[in-house]
Amino acid sequence: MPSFATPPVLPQVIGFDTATGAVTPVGRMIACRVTDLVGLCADETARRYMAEAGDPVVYEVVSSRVPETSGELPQSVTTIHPGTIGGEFHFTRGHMHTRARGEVYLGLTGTGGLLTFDGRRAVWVAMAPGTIGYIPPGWAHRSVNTGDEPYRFLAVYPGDAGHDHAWVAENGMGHRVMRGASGEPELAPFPRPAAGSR
Ligand code: S6P
Ligand code: ZN
Repeated sequence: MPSFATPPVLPQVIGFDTATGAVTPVGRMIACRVTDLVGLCADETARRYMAEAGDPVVYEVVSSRVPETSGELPQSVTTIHPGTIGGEFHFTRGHMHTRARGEVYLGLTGTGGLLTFDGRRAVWVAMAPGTIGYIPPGWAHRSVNTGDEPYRFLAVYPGDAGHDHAWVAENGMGHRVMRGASGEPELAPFPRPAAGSR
């Protein structure tokens, strides 16, 4: 038998409702509002205005109860609501894994993508229902909803991956995903001048 750092969990079924994104039994639940995206948006003025005018939820994350410990493979389901902040499609804060660990995403509903950045190169991975997105070790990742309906995906990651959100706050993601004139996503280099400054 292999040795474990912590007692392993038992084999189990984890219920998933494809209509609502609910996970049963549920573990950690996170709701990220416009307020929580301070310092991360292209247009800080627009972000502040939206935070003061209702502060809507941008995305939610629900996790199973599989622990974030070495050897385990925790899962979470993220739902990014449709919308823009100052012309920038709704996105997750983004993070770098603190250890050299990859991650697998499976698109469930809606359309969006993964903005990945290794500090030099930015790569866009388009996602749709049924798409498997792979994030190699050493690539920060941010998810973006580029459609008009909720974009939902399953993430499976090593339990000892670790999540460093400060890395993205400091280094950015290389590009931003803006809504073009026709509503299509356009990748804009980062940093992008704030709206009204050009
Ligand atoms: C975890 C995985 C996702 C994100 C979630 C929210 O490794 O990549 O579950 O945590 O999409 O993103 P963020 O950047 O706010 O953690
Ligand atoms: Zn991750």
